[in-house]
Amino acid sequence: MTMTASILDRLSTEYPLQPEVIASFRENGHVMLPELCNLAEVDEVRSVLNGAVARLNTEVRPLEERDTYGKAFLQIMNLWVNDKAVQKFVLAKRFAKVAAELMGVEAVRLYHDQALYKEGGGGHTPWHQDQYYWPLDTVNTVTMWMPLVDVPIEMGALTFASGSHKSGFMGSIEISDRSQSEYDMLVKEKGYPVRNQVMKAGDATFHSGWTLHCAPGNAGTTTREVMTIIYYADGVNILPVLDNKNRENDLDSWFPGVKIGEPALSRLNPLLYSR
Ligand SMILES: O=C(O)CCC(=O)C(=O)O
Repeated sequence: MTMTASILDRLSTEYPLQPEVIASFRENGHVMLPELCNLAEVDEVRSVLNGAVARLNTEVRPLEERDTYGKAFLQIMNLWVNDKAVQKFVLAKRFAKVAAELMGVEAVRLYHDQALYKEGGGGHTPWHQDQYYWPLDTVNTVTMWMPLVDVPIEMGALTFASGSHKSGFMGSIEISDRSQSEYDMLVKEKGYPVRNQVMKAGDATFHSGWTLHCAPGNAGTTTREVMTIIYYADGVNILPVLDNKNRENDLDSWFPGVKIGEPALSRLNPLLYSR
C-alpha cells in the first residue's frame, strides 16, 4: 500500500495553535486538539496503519492468557522504520510543529512511534508515567495520541490526572496492577482533576512525559485503533545515570550506539521540525 502525494502534502500543512491551547497544555500536562487530521486523511492513514499492524503484530495469545499490561493493547513500536507509508505519517511536520510549540522549544526529534490497539474486550491501561521508562535528561517530552476510530469512554478513552506533570518523577513503578493501585490512591490524595478524553477519529491529545494517565478497558467488540508519536526537544542528552532496566532497554532500542550522558541522537531520531 502506498500513500498518495496529496496526503503527504496535507500532513505538512499547519495546524494553528491559539495561545490559550498552549497555556492549557502547560497547566494541565495534556491537551486535546480536535481534527488534527480530517476524515479523508484519517481514512487513508488508517488503512495504511491497519495493514502495518496486521503484518508486524507478534501477539497471538488469547486475552485471558496475558498479564494486565498484555491485555491492555497490542503494542507495535517504530512502525515507521518498517513501512514507508507509515513513515510519511510519523515524520509529518504538522504534528512535530505542534509538539514543538506546546513544549515551547525550537526543534523536536522523534523518540519513537507506537500503535496501541486495544482489542474488543481488552483490559484497562493502568495509571503510569511514561518518562519513568525513558532515558532522556529533560522534561521536554510529549506524546501525540491519535485515535483512528471514534473513542467513547467505554472503548478505552485516554484519561489524565491534570497537573500531575508538575510533580515530575513520582516513583519507580512499571505499568502494572501495582501502578494502578498506588497511583489511583495518589491521584485521590493529591486531588488531581481526572479527565476522560472522549475523542473522534483524527482528534489528537498531547501529553507530557510526566503526566499520570491511564485508560479504561474496551467494553466493545471492535478494536480501539490508536497511533502515537513521541517527541523530545532537540539538543537533550541521555541521563548520566540509568536507574532502571526499562531505561537501559529504551536506550538500546531507540538510541542504538548512544551511551549514557551523550547527546540523544541516533539514526532513529530524525529532526522533524525546526523553527
Ligand atoms: O493507549 C493507552 O491505553 C495508553 C496510552 C499511553 O500510555 C501513552 O500513549 O503514553
